Amino acid sequence: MCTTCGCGNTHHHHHHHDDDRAEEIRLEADILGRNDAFAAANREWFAGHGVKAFNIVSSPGSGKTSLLEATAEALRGQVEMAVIEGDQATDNDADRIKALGVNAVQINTRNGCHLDAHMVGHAVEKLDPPTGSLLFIENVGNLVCPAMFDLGETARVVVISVTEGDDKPLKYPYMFESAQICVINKIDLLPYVDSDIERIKRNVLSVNPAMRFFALSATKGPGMDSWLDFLTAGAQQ
Ligand SMILES: Nc1nc2c(ncn2[C@@H]2O[C@H](COP(=O)(O)OP(=O)(O)O)[C@@H](O)[C@H]2O)c(=O)[nH]1
Ligand SMILES: [Mg+2]
Repeated sequence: MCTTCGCGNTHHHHHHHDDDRAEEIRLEADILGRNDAFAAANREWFAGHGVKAFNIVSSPGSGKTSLLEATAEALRGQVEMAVIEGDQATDNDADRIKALGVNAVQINTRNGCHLDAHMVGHAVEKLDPPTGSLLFIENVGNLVCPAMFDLGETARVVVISVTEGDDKPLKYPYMFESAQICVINKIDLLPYVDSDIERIKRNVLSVNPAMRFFALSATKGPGMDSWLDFLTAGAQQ
């Protein structure tokens, strides 16, 4: 996608002053506008290649990589999958996925707090996921910035673990509004925390009444079956 983005060429750096709020807003609109164009190109590529792409978002440590590890193990030999990993630093998560024999690419955003559609486009070029496969994009752990950046995904999956506090959907509503699927993870820890699946769901539904839920434990197994059924529904072979 270098052909369309021109990222090999000189980048233009915009300068702005803190007191110039109008300029800031213009730049933000500019950045999001450009992101949306790359997102549209990604979406078209996914549709054209019959690839289902999931943008996995959550706060750090809720179990995104663990969910992908468990998914990779369960789907081995059934459905082809690939993973794009986003973190500020390290290749840890891509290494965890590759250790399971799954094709993965790591993106390091350095001081960036989210993946954008341009980065994802290049990672897709590298991975070249086959027709009929599932592509998981693990976003940078953070319930704020990734909400604003469409990656061209087929669906956005927000993971919340039962140890995070049931009020997080109310505190970070934009992320929960922007997702279609909510995985409630670490249900094996329910006996040890003051948390309640029904209360989490109620809070999520108050910001997004159309949300679809999967409650599971990525590391211990309960609830994984419905998640896997959802992923493989409609997948060829
Ligand atoms: N008890 C329990 N621990 C989990 C579960 N899922 C993930 N963890 C643990 O939570 C920590 C963070 O998990 P990780 O997958 O790295 O989270 P990420 O930052 O969202 O990718 C690790 O120590 C995992 O072993 C779960 O379902 N149950
Ligand atoms: Mg991770």
